[in-house]
Amino acid sequence: MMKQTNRILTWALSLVLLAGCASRDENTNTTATTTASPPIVKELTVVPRPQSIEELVKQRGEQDQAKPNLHVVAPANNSTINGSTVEVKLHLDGDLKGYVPHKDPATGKGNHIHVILDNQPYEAYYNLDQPFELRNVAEGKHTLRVFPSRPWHESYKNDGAFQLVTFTVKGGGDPAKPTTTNNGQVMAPAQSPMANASPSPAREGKDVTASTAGAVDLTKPLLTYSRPKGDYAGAEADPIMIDFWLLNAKLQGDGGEYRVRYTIDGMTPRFIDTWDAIWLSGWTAGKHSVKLELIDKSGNVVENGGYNSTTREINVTR
Ligand SMILES: [Cu+2]
Repeated sequence: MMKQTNRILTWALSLVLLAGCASRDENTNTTATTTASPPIVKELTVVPRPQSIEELVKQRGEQDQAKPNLHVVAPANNSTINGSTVEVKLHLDGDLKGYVPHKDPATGKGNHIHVILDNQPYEAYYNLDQPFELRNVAEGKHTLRVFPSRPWHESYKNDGAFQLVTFTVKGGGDPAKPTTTNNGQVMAPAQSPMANASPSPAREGKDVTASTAGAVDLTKPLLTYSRPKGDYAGAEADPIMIDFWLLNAKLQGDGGEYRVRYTIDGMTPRFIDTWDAIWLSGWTAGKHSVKLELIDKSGNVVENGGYNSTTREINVTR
């Protein structure tokens, strides 16, 4: 009995110690690995990009080497929008090599743009001929981040692919009623949440969760969390890709001074030192948290409006 209590105390103490230095010294974390690993997940392994995706890359011809340039037509940077519906209009050019956002009706997949309001999970936007509607947007200041992605959600990482604009909403949505129609001055006709389910004339869009912008400085390093998000099932759940966008930050392995730290289910953090998607194998069924952080050479999170440390919950089913 005494022995048991001692063990628990030691374990609790090592947790406290781990928590104390988790954000500063990766070496300490490495040392503590053996003591603080409740068996929630087994160790995840970094694996190569899956063969199924390598096949897709081949089928896509030159598209994988495209250098898309994305432009935000609306909302204009620093503009004010009256009403809670924000129409996002994008223009794509650059060296596209056949890259066109489009959802294949048969598979429900295709090239698409990741659209991120504030620091919420991204929304997929496929048909750039029609605006994407962010609905029920809360009053206040917001950021919008956009970048092109492949059908398997891996982002294009060339200069010009990523854009960020800031805008302000007046007479915005009611945070207590996340799926209601607009109030205040409405710029576009209100759409029901089911609009997405009906065929073509319906615009793509999303009733968004209430949020406002972080105090982002565009001259500072900025990490944008992209994947993983949402639900993963069957073959898509193993491996699962981690992907992100970096602005003003070169990673150590790319000749810079920054690192990206990822933490799954609060366990021992690990690092990404070159800017590429990584694939992790070994996920158990159930909910998992994924935290991505941009770390400076002293081991601290780079502050930038709170966006450089982002946690998402994903759900894995088998
Ligand atoms: Cu995607």
